[in-house]
Amino acid sequence: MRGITIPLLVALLFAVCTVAMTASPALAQQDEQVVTVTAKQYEFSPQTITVKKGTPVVLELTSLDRLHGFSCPALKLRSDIPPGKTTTVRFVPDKVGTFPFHCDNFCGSGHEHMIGTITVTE
Ligand SMILES: [Cu+2]
Repeated sequence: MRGITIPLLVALLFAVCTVAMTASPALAQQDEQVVTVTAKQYEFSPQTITVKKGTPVVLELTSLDRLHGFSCPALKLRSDIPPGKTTTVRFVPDKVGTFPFHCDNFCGSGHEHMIGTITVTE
């Protein structure tokens, strides 16, 4: 009797641990909202980013041509966007509202039109 129950118990414990270990990273990823943003002379795409207060956000920024910048002062976000690589910006929105962002690396004559907004909803 004993010889059967103990290995069974060990196997069960192992199964529970395996499920717990594999489940947690998956849950962490589900929690994040990944937003892909491309920059080129002279626009961001998308120009409106909608996120949820309290939900972690991952911005994956790429430039299609030259060096741009991503700056959202109200949310204290800022990053260079060099071409040819993906730049990641992570944040957790802690206030509701509409916050403007813009390119802050001079990229040519239409640079001042490189703007957009981050809308944080409840
Ligand atoms: Cu620019």
